[in-house]
Amino acid sequence: MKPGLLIIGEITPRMAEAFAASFSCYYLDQIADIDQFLATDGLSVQAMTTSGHDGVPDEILDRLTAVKIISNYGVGYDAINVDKAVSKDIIVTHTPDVLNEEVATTALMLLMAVCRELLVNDRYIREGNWSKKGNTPLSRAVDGMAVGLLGYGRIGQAIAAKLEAFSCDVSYHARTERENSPHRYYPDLVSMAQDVTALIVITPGGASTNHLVTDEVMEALGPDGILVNVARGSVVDEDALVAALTDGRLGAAGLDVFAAEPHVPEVLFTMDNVVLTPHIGSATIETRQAMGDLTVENLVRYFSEGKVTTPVPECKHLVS
Ligand code: NAP
Ligand code: 8YV
Repeated sequence: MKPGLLIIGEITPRMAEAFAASFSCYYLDQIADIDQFLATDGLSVQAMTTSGHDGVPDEILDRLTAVKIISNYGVGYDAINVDKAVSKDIIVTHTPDVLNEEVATTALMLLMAVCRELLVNDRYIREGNWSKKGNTPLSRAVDGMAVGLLGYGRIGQAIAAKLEAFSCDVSYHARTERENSPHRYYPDLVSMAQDVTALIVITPGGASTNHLVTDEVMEALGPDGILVNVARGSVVDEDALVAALTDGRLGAAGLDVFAAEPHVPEVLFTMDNVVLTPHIGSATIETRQAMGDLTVENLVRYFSEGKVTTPVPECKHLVS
């Protein structure tokens, strides 16, 4: 008999096909009566899959007592209560590395779109202004810019490598200095923000990084400064960000993630110095295929070999 798998959130047709071959699949968004499911079919569910957007509601984690593994379709797993999972000996896996280049490209895309005022210029033509009003004002160069990275892990270092191609002066802040890094380490985030033009945020979400980007950090970036966030909305104090942009104390922003997705503060819609994307950091066909394959692999390997490929660090002691 195939093990039961509860699927939370959106997956690709390729993932659905692969899951159907190995599991009895239940789609959370197709279950009419959750309570009844949790008390009946749910009791045989041994695996779950979810994403960085959806996570696992605590009630489901508590009531699905046969679950042995949660395979997260994404690298960031702040939406899963990992401490609770570990306390129940549930293994959590994620999809590191296969999305590094895509998310790094998204960060650069946002930085460039902000600096070169891509959306303003595009709209200028579409609204017929070029022929009527002439050229738009000059914009800002990314080449040679001083850029600070908040977070210098797998994706942070991929961003740094791409910024090298633009001869940017790259520095970083994290809790730990990386040995042999070619980039300058700042133990203090505000000091780095004072010295750079753009700050790119690429830490995990969760309690330890909540509101690391404070009003003080944005003041330090200043009226010519640019904030790009491709990490999690929780890492930036969003109210302070809106206030700093409104007052002109922060120059511009490129934002892929928000505090209460899919809600985005509407005042941002009116700002030409802000570029917004709906959490699409890894959202290409190619990268989502690689992430989906790894999400499936972790589950299939667990039930066929008792092993997983990419456990989250908190669960390494649970896997052989
Ligand atoms: P990673 O390899 O674990 O790197 C995380 C980095 O953040 C490390 O440099 C870490 O250094 C630093 N960090 C952690 N806590 C910190 C703190 N309190 N203060 C300062 N720095 C801290 O993770 P990754 O694979 O690069 O992924 C990073 C995150 O990107 C994910 O967790 C996810 O939230 C986000 N993400 C977003 C998208 C998107 O679609 N927008 C896509 C993929 C990932 P130290 O431990 O030394 O502090
Ligand atoms: C995805 C992400 O949006 O990997 C992450 O942490 O935030 C993104 O890649 C998501 O997890 C895909 O469902």
